[in-house]
Amino acid sequence: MTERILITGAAGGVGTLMRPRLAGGNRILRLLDISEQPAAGGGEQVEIVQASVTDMAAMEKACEGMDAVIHLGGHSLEKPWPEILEVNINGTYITLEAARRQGVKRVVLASSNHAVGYVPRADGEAGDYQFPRPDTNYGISKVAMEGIGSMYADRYGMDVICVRIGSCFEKPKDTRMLSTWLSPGDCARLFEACLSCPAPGYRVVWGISDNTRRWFSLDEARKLGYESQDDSEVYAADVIAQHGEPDPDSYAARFLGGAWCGPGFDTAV
Ligand code: 15L
Repeated sequence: MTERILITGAAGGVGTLMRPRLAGGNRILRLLDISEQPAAGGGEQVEIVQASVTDMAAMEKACEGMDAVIHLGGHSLEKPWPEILEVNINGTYITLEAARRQGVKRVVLASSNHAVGYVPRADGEAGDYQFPRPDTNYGISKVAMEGIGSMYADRYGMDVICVRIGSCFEKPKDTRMLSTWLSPGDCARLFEACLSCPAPGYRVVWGISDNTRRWFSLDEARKLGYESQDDSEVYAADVIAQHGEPDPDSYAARFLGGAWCGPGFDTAV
């Protein structure tokens, strides 16, 4: 049977990495973004939709006939409060409500380490379901995302999995990312586990590769069936040669959210 998956924010950083990795087989990907996207390549089973996650009518239409939604849409960096409120928080509400109205049973939400950014590294490995300590407006929007998802799971019986993504890029870009890296291949494996796990209900899992230097639990992600195949350690010598060992007094060394906890990310000033 053909499986139909809607991906919001499909033209963003993570979405672009996922398009070739999640496509294929008996699956049709409906790729939604406010930006233009490359047309379907030869044999690629994708549908392109240009729309905003804040447009309820467009989102209801986009959710029609879908088996699941992977919600990556929204700002991926810190922004002033009004933009975060509209695009990230309202956009997540609209995505879940549109999915509910269209009878979509499963939604995977791209949460972030910044939902718990102010957790001190000194506390040791960050557990699954770590209590929120957002570091920015963006981090608050991820806490809101987890809350909205929780209500839709409890009230409407939807399966909602919040993935607290570390740093999903082709390679770790700095020393902190040796701990927070989620390889694109592992991200796709984790999303596959989120899509296929029988009756997960509501979950909050870390989206991290099995890095030698990781700061986060993989227990709950593994319960979904995720098996990481990557470790940032293969890049460690190069990254450290380029950026040096982390200063123990830096935000990057002291908090899960790294530099996002510092003054450079204060939108009030
Ligand atoms: C995030 O949530 C951001 O979207 C991404 O741009 C990275 O900065 C990442 O966190 C991180 O903490 O490295």
